[in-house]
Amino acid sequence: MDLFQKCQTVLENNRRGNFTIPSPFLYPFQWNWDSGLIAIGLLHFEPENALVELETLFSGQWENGFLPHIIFHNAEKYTTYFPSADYWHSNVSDFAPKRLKTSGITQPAVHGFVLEYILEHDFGKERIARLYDQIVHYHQYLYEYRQHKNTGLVAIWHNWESGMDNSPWWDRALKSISPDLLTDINLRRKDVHEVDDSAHTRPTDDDYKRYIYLVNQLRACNYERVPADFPFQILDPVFNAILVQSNKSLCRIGEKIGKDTSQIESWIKRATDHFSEIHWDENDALFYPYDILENRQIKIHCAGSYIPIFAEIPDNAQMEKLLSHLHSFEDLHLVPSCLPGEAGFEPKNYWRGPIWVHMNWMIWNGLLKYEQYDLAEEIRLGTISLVEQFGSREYFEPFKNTTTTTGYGGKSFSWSSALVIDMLQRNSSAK
Ligand code: 2M8
Repeated sequence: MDLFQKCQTVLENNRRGNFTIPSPFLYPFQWNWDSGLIAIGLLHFEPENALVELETLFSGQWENGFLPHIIFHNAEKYTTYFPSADYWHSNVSDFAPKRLKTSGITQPAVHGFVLEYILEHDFGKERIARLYDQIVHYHQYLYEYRQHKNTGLVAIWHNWESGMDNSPWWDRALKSISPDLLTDINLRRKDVHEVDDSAHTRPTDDDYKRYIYLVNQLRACNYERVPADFPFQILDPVFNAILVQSNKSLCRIGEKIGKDTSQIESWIKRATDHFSEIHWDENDALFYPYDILENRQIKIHCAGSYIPIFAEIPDNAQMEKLLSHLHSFEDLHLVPSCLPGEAGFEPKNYWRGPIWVHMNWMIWNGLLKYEQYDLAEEIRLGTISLVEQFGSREYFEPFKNTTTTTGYGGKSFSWSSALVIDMLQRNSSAK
């Protein structure tokens, strides 16, 4: 079996009717940005299912436009995930769907740019237009509830909303929460039983206590608005860059299908006008998150520092500096989720150092837009080779030339498979 077929088999096995789970046992429901990115892989062998994947995800959209990070299809059947549907208790909000159980936080807004890929295939205008409206509604929610001071940049209220769960970026904000608030976390956690060597590859119990504390606080606000002193309010350059990229796609789609895109254009303008002022640090020449409560940037060098390339946000001078960082990592596979030497770096631990396929996929695509073909190709081939050697794992250790380098976390991982399929089908000059 070649790599394409192996990845296709992973996706087929992870299919549960009209959606795809990220990985068996560890993540047995439908995850938001996973599904968006999975659709990109499905387009290469069963395009109809790519559209269905997004349609199923949006069946969990709330009446106010909010799009949850987990849709708990068949919640009763799968008991290998904590916090469960009942823990989230989404029906504390009147906006939540009545028939489907969901979480009460969101994830990066990949759906707009995914829809542009879907549009390359010949689906009826009606289905595309329906999804388009749902995606615009989700973005309206983000600007209405999450926008920071009319900057066009939106805040996340939980580290899980970034999708980069235990990134060192969130350490300081999370440290303000005392872990003593929940004592029985080790009895409740399921993730640690689903992966090997969880002590070194998954978040700690104290981390989890803080994550759950935030869930409890958000649930107490009916998952609607948070008080001014809410402990986690961060502008994430990854979340915001993805939103800009999706808005750019929505404008192009809107023009094709006859929609008024003026509101979306104004979102893009506002965000791009403020992006560097909030997220760029000229000294370090990197993009960083911004902690609203502390009124300052979080200066840790992570893969996320490069995701704005995907949305063509850096100007030429910024891009040159970002490229000189990227060219300097000789002993590393590109691009580690956190760079060695940074506070909080751990080579095997989840978002604290390992390589993630979908982050590389976004950086690769961004580099192509800036015509950085050689570096793009190095990232494409390097990513494919990690999956070829170690399988469709959730993440991979970043050091080159060590005998211990391998993949970690979930096995038979959907987005790793889907995006490797996309990388296999396109080289780095033909964009
Ligand atoms: C991881 O996050 C979930 C919570 O959403 C978890 O650890 O339980 C993250 O890597 C996230 O980005 C991803 O969407 C999810 C499913 O793959 O797993």
